[in-house]
Amino acid sequence: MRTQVAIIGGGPAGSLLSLLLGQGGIESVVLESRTKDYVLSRIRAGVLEKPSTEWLRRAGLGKRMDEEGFVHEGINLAFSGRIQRIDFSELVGGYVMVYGQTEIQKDLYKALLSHNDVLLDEAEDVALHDIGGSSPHVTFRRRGREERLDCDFIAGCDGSHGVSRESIPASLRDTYERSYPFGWLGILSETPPVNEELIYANHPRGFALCSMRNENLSRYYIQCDLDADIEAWPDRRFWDEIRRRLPAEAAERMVTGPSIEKSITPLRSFVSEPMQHGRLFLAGDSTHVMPPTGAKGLNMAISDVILLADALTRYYEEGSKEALDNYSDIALRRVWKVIRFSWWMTGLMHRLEEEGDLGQKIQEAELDYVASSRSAQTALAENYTGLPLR
Ligand code: RFL
Ligand code: PHB
Repeated sequence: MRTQVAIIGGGPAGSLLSLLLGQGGIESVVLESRTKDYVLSRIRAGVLEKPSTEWLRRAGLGKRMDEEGFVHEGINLAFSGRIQRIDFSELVGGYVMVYGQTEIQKDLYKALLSHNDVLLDEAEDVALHDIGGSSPHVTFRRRGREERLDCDFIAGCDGSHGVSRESIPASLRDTYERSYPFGWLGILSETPPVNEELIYANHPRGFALCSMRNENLSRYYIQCDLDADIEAWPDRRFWDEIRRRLPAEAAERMVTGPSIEKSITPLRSFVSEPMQHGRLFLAGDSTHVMPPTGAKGLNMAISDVILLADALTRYYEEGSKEALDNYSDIALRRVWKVIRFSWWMTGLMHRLEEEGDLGQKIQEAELDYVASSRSAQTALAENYTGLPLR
């Protein structure tokens, strides 16, 4: 088998890249280790930055997003028993779109499969070869057969546990990592959201987040111990705990119900750089991971792919390798700004045991400052609604 770009991983990064390349007349094959159904059923991100919505629209993926998604022109910060709204529209003319990753993945697969079937799922033992040389190729096993895919370039879009990143010699990579000593316990419930917009809550008992997917589907998270046992968190305990962490006005109107999904996510910041080596280019979670506090992971996967698709298109259309050579440097500037923002928001909103009550008081003072300062709110709004690509 031969293609122009072999894409490892069929999550949002890999499938969007394949779609954009196809629209520019560039052939690609996506190798995904899971089944299509599995990828389509994963429940993950829920918030798109304004630039992400614009790029998705340009890729022809805007129709259902605009019909079924919810534009939010602000978020709410809860602390010290009160709630401060950050008005994106007024501060920076921005917004975010509440539209689940599960839905985006459906739209992506539908668009991909209606063009040509370049998505090979259940590809096992994917291995990258000769990425530093002139004949890169990928080997894998599918339906019991050993396969080989020759290509010009490989795009590593295989998430944080994939094989692409590790194919770059360790001596040529720098990694930066911080694992937080807590996680998020999240539930999905078929209940109306407690608020029209998201509420991020700082509380001495720990962080809480009220999010949503639609008018009758709520997504809630609470900060939990890393070793928390999900069995020890029956729904009633979850609802009691989240209500204790919210200001009374929100807690009192919260509608509770049975959870239809419950999971624990650890929080970490991770960057492996550079994002390219020879003919391999990395995008999305395969090369950086951030704590979910700023809702950035999916958005970063999208912005990496916009840059990479543009660089590959220039190579094939103009014969220029310049944009490809600069891909990592350009992408990393945005990556590090977003890693910083997620780190800042995580540190501001979570109970940090090692900082004790002093840390709690300082967080409350910083939140009070944000609430009183237009410049601080503008900085938050700019980062939350999405920084420019370059
Ligand atoms: P993905 O989505 O992990 O996709 C990688 C794909 O590669 C496949 N794969 C392989 N395929 C072939 N061979 C191998 N060896 C392979 N190894 C892996 C996998 O099966 C998978 O299909 O990475 P991608 O495309 O870079 O997309 C990244 C996003 O999925 C991720 O950043 C977000 O989900 C993070 N995230 C959030 N991001 C946001 O922007 N906003 C949010 O509100 C938000 N909330 C979240 C989140 C992530 C969460 N979890 C569970 C990690 C909330 C949660 C709870
Ligand atoms: C979500 O709805 O899953 C969500 C929203 C905001 C975040 C993280 C996750 O910061």
